[in-house]
Amino acid sequence: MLTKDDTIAAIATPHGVGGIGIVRVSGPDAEEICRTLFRPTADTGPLRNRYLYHGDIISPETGSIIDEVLLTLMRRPHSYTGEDTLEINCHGGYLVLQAVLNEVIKAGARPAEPGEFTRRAYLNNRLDLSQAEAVTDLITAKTDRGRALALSSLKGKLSEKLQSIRSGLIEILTSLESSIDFTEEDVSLGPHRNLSKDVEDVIIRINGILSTYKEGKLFRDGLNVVITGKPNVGKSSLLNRLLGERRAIVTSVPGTTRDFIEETINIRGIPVKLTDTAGVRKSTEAIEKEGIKFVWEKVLAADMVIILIDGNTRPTEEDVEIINRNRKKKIVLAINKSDLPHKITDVELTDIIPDAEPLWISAKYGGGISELKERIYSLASDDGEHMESDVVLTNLRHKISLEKTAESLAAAKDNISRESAAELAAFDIRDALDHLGNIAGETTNEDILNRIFSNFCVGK
Ligand SMILES: Nc1nc2c(ncn2[C@@H]2O[C@H](COP(=O)(O)OP(=O)(O)OP(=O)(O)O)[C@@H](O)[C@H]2O)c(=O)[nH]1
Ligand SMILES: [Mg+2]
Repeated sequence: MLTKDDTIAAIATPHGVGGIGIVRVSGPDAEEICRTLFRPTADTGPLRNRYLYHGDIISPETGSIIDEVLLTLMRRPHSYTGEDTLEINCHGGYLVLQAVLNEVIKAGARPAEPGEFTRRAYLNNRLDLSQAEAVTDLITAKTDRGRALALSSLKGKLSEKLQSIRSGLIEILTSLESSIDFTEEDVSLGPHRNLSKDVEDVIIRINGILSTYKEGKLFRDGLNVVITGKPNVGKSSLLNRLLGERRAIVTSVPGTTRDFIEETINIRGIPVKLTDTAGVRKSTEAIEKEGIKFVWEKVLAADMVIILIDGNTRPTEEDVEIINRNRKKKIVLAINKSDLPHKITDVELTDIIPDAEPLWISAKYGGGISELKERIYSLASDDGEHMESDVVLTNLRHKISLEKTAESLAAAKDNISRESAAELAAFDIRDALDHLGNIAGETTNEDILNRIFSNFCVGK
């Protein structure tokens, strides 16, 4: 385990060229490092807390100027990490930043591990663990809605809810424990009945939060949608249309697309990864056969499949095969080339695939495309259930901990109803509190912490 007695440093901005780049330093030596390396333009005496200073970073060995910077010292505990922190705004070139970082390290800091600043913030109770996790979610958010959800977790919305559940459980535990002391005097019956109801209420609240997970996962991780169909139905045209640019080659030659092509679009805040695939047909040609093999792999891994059918030709065996291979999937049945004469009817389609409502579109001219997006959205969100809740569970780790909390509470409820088992019930509630505490990091073990923070970038 890394100690908190040392001082860490890292470049906090992305590699590459930028207007400014930031070197961040945190730990007990931050101020000393600042005194060693920083020469302010105007000598204003001792550095003031949270003031922005202009000056130079100087190499103490050679006396030469490394960069002209703006610098802020934030004394503990009022900093991100809760420790003395130095932020040096340098010119945003990689070599400049590296040179400044080198001096900082020579002056006594060591390079930070990934996520170490946030880990310190967590260890110093500046953030709980779920908030720390929200920091990465915020940084890696793929859509605006994902960003808003991460920010709400970072601001402690989820933590608040969990904290109130926790207080409720502690109250229940206290009553339960006092009732254990009183059992002999036979006053336990009344309180037990209420407690069972209290536990039930907490389970309901937890289930309410759990039910938002699907939505949260959707906005955070997105949706994986594969476009499939026989050759020449307009799959690549559809990809281009949804993307709003010419990404895939479109020709009138069947078998144009060989490899798969993946691009992400945003549908009402959901990051949707679209995969255009090779047209499915019986082929003896090696490259095409490989491409078609990919189709089935992609379809297998998809959350949703768009089956595209050419409305200007009669359905073929290939259409039927594609439909058969997707019976277990969430599908959108889209009939393309609606701008041309229709050679297939909805009734015929319903015969082949009874549980999907055909949607006529024109990839080439844009007809029906907004309806298609709506269809994808509502299918993904199961018709918008919970889609606007204030607290949304986005993290699998949190979901599992909450499920375990609910399981322990169900066991507690059971034991409460069997009056003699109050002690067991108390035990279950302590278990539930442990699982709940995992989310905020109150009861989380070192391995899990290591795993969580290793996913962060260096400098965060
Ligand atoms: N009229 C009309 N033509 C379309 C439409 N969509 C695609 N096409 C035409 O159909 C032909 C095939 O389009 P692609 O997008 O290449 O079809 P694909 O399904 O990707 O074909 P493969 O890659 O060969 O499997 C092209 O000539 C397109 O211009 C449409 O909505 N209306
Ligand atoms: Mg194609």
